[in-house]
Amino acid sequence: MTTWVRAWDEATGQERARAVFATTFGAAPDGVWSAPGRVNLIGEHTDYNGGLCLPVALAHRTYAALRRRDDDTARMVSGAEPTAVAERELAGVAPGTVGGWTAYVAGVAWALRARGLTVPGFDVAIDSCVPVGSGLSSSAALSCSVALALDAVGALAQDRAALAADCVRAENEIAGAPTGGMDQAAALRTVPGHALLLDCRDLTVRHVPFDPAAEGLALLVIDTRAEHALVDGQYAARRATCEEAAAALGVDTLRDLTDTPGDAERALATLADGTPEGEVRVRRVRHVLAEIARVQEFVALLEAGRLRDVGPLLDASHASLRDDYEVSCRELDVAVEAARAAGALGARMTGGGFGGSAIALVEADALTTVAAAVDAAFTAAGLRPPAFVV
Ligand code: GAF
Repeated sequence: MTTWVRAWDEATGQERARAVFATTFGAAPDGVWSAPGRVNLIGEHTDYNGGLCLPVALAHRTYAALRRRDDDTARMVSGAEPTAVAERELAGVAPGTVGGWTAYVAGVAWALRARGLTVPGFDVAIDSCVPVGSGLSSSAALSCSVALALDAVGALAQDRAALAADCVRAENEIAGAPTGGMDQAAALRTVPGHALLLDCRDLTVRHVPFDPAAEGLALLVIDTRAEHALVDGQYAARRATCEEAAAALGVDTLRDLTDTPGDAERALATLADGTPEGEVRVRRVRHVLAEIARVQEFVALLEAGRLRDVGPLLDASHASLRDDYEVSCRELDVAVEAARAAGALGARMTGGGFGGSAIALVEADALTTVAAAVDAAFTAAGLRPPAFVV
């Protein structure tokens, strides 16, 4: 039996967060704000290289019921553990002082204040249907829902690009996860029916029509349930390798190597210095440069109304992440291969990797068949069953 993780509708999400708030704080919140999780269609590990990525928002959202206070205290509770109320003085929040999920809440207040904005103390109750630890950006959904709430109750009138940047700072500096900006942009800057083409060099966006149902297709998300964490060393190590390579090549970011034809080839030849470390650097950089080009091809296909033709790009992205960037894992490979064998037009891991989720583009009427085939492949491989999201 396959397990499907359904999204709450807006009214349910709001009601749940309000209920946790009322039970915990004995009053009504000033309001409820929400932000979605995401899946990235293509453009993986490109954001911190100034590259391109193409996330879409999930229907799954995190809801923050929040009420401003007249002092400097933040009280935070989550529907996942409603009896544990965390309390902080906001003035004491600094890198290294807050742990766990509350770092993504207090961190946003800290980042807003670091820009000179006046942020009041607050009580907040969080509830969410974004799967946690599944590479579907539950952390950004959390921080972004809080950013929207604080923006409203503090009458800060910040635009969404600025709020996204604050959430990135909160995640990098307070939660200690050295992530790029894709997830926060996806949570705050997507519009319905469209993927978000994010240019991470200047943080400009373009909304690209994406409507699989209109083409008789569906995007199946396979949560492998393999443990995934961005605060562990592997993600940081990939980022550091890219930054070292860019410095060695004399460019600000690897993206700069895609501006002039021939630069990419010359850069790879320079990095290939005959050492094992040089060989690793070549593979990492090769992934980033090829992945940026794949985003451009993917967008061109979408804009030409050719969603059915993107399968090979999904497959190539997965191979590159698995072989050159080395961020896949057995569960992700099993998911991708089983989906393809069951008829998916293309499939790849999505998000940071080392566990988390994969996506498969499938015929809408084959959705349950493909999910059942992936489920069976996990059982045959001795893996615990995955969960599915549409
Ligand atoms: C994670 C990070 F949070 C993103 O910034 C991005 O780097 C992604 O991994 C890989 O593309 O989701």
